[in-house]
Amino acid sequence: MHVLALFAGLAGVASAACPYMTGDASALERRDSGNAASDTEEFLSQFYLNDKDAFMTSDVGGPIEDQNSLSAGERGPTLLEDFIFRQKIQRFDHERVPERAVHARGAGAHGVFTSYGDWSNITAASFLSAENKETPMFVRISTVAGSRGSADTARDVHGFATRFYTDEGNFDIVGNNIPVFFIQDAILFPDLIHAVKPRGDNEIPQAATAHDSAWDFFSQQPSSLHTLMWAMAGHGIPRSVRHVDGFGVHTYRFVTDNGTSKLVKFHWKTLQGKASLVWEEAQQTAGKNADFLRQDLFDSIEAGRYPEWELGVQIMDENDQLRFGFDLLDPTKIVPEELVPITPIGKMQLNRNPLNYFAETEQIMFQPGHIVRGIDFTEDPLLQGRLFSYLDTQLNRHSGPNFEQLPINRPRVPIHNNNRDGAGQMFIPLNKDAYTPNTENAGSPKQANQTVGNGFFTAPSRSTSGKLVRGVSPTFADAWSQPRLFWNSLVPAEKQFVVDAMRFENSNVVSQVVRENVIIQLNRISNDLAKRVAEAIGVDAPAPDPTFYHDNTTAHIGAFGQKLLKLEGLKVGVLASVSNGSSIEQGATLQGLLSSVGIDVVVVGERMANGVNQTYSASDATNFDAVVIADGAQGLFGLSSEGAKGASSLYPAGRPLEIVTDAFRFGKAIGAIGNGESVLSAAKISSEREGVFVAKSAGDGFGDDLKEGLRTFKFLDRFALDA
Ligand code: HDE
Repeated sequence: MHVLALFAGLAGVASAACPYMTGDASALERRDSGNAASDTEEFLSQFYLNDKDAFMTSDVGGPIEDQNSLSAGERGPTLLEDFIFRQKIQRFDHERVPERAVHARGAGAHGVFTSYGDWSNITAASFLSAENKETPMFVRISTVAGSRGSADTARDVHGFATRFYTDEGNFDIVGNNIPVFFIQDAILFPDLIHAVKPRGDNEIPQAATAHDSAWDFFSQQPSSLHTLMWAMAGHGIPRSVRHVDGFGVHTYRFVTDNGTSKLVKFHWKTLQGKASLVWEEAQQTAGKNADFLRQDLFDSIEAGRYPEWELGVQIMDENDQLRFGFDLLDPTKIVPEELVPITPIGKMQLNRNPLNYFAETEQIMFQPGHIVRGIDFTEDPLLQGRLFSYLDTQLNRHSGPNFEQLPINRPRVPIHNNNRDGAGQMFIPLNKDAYTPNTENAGSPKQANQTVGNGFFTAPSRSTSGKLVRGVSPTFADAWSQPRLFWNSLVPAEKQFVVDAMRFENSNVVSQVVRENVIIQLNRISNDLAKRVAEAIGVDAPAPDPTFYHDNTTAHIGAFGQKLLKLEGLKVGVLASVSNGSSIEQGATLQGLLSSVGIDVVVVGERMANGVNQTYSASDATNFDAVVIADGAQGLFGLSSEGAKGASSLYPAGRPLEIVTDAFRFGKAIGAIGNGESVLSAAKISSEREGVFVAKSAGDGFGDDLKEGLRTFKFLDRFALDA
């Protein structure tokens, strides 16, 4: 059945305008509509430890010296009584906590959320109750499979975990940069992760799915195909975390004060625009700079280039659950934007780096169960399982139940309850009667609910009944129509990237049975896709298996082919020569032309010198989003020298030319100034090609060309398509 054929008829179900914007006055009255919570730094600063102009102390405060241990004579044994030695070494021995079981590698930042309006007629959530209301945030963006020290540019789904410190408690949307997930039932999560993580015997490969167990699982578990398609496309290897969208994945509920509920899907749309690497570029980057993504985020924020995302919701009625031909409780499905447009409700800006990685980014503990009044769960079985897992895993990571008291986890509102004691209790509870109901403490802490005390409440419309079953709902059965929708919606170059990725991954799969199973599944998505992958991995080309084939497409799916919205933090490498001063000056001129839009120019020379930012020894095409050959540097490329010395042993032979040829084949904008153009023919690059800009001097026109080239970001005609 072509369930997606329904889509065309349903387009326009919800209006793109904002029908939910006005709120009721009583809801407004009871809330503070000011920017009450934009005090994140002030709140955290009470925990800052500053060692400036201070003597060293032990952990209990007495001044000490700790450079030598106490021994019995200069050549004698260390004494057990040396409390300074014991404490220093013990603290070192216990510095690590277990890394996250998944999403171990990540980068975080503080920010602020600003509501676009008063949304109280769709949700009672206080942080959405007034226009311009601000709420402090912390965000952590991660890869999934790799361990804490793995390379940032491994191909993977990326975690997009967001925490709102609202004035009614913490709310987390613990999402990903891909809108769907591999499995439908949380009970399969250990199987998925065991299959994707390194082998049990030799712990190989690190941070990669290019191995037998991963593809064995994917091909036996077709629910994984949709997410897999997204991960194999550009979404698995973003240019930076600033250039990814985020998704809540599950359907949630918005609930108003009077208990009316709607189903919602959360979307974080990047306001930088989407940009991705290509695979070989990502691999090369992994070797050259394993910190590529975290560095980009950190540097951007340090430079005051604050990345922003718009939060939007697709809003659906409670009785829409099965309306679109799939089940809204199924986390392997998107709701195409043609069916239900996204209503933008606010904006997030990341504007402050953590001051201490461990205390903030490592210790933040997100949970889908961090929920506030006005938002509610759905019966999505993946979400239901996550509600247990995230709470449970924190005990393993922090050896006790008081992790919510850590500064980065603390809500910005007071805590009152009867939970007590446990390792690391940080409060001194004054209420000696930790039970409810009580008369001893005049009934406090009192119970809050829908009508009293602004309490959290479950959407009144929710109900459930039925026989107990261990099985998947038949409404979750179609695993192939949406992967096909994804495939149909890609531009040809990105289809090629998906094919190439599958060829790469499955070339690393040893088992012929697994490779054949992969092709069976791909063939249910598309015969074209299956045949192209099969040809490379030694499997016979299959005949079409058309049960789920259709020609529908949807917008906003790909990671390529849309112009960037901002150019901030992109890097242009200017290939110059120290022995030709004018070539270095062209770098400074370009910086002048490009800095107004936040582009950084990196002048590359044979050695560090005045005006040179980096050497050829430490540069390659992966360092830059565009490359310019300066006039006067052409001698370095083995061409006739005009003031520049020829090749030098200060860097690997051929490196300057390699930067140009790699930049070209990675799809980047290339510029050549004056005689620098001669390098293009040495690199076999026609100046007629798209994204290749030639100019007599580094003037305004050239600067504009480069900006336009960077906006395009990847010139897709550079990538050969299968015939
Ligand atoms: Fe997670 N996931 N997950 N996950 N997940 C964790 O929680 C889990 C799933 C996601 O930056 C763990 O605190 C189960 C979907 C992010 O700190 C763990 C299931 C989505 C992060 C866990 C899922 C995610 C995690 C590991 C199947 C997108 C990193 C450490 C039901 C909507 C958060 C931790 C951060 C982390 C379990 C599926 C996103 C083990 C059981 C679907 C972004 O609890």
